[in-house]
Amino acid sequence: MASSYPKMAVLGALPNAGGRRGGDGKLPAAEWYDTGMPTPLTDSERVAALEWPTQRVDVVLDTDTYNEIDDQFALAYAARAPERIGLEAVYAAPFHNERSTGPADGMEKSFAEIARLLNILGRSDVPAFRGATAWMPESETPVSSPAADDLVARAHQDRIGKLHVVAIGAPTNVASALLLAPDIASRITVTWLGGHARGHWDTREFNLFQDAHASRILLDSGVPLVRVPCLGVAEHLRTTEAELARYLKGRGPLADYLYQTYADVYPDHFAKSRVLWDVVAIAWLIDPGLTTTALLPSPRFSEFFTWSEDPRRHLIREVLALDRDAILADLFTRLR
Ligand SMILES: [Ca+2]
Repeated sequence: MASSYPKMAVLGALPNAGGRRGGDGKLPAAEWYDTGMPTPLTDSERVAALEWPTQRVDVVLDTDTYNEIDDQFALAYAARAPERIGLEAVYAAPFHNERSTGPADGMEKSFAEIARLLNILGRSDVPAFRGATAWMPESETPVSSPAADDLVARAHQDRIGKLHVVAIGAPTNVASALLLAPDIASRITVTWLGGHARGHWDTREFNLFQDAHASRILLDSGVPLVRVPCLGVAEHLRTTEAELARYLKGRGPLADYLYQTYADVYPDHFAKSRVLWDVVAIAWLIDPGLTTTALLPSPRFSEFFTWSEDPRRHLIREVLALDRDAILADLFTRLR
């Protein structure tokens, strides 16, 4: 039969192709998770953890701060929302694009950028930790780092409510912490900006594809997860140099730093805009009216970086839409 259908060999490599076989050739269990990690929560506990938190939340921010210009806005936004966000620590995430020579260099540059921003923000009370210097080598091998160790230790501390982990880069540090101490999945909630919207033709997105093993951990482990898709959702949070010049420039050291970071991206901003992607992950925690969300089965992604949906999977919360004007009004007000 296979010889009659030569394409079956390719289809057979897709997760759950034919309903039975996983992408790694293993037969998946009937359960939704296939990472070998224990089920951390019941379905009802997970759904409860995914409600919008009405109380101020304890937050750690995992950020590839230097890879672009949006993480800086997100970090500043979190630090300037103290009535909603108790910022406990910031973790430097690895990245590799034209602004770094590899994941280790990207992490180190992010660590330096975090220090610059915390200094401008006057937040010497917030510790910063170096993260992973390499991607996860395979699906169940964590990458140790000061950031992953701090996350494990911090998640084990007694506190009222969950520790909220906001990840706005490749999730190597967070996934590694979950592998090092799987029990923390019942003590944290993760908000992750990664992948594209369901229905988009692929999900080959920077945060997701850089460390696909780590991204799969977030989607498969059952940790309470709020996912902010990039194309199709976060991409609507666009601004321009002209807008920032009018509403941020000259409004204090922080506003000036962020304006200049943005302005330096292009020699000429004529008819150009950019997306403040990562800001959406913070906006979700600040005010439930800034985004529209829904509970949906956690998706899988194939080796070709396409979404695959299975209604039997555990639920995650996903951002479906955002109020661009309301988010930028709140952001600009807090940054100046
Ligand atoms: Ca980022």
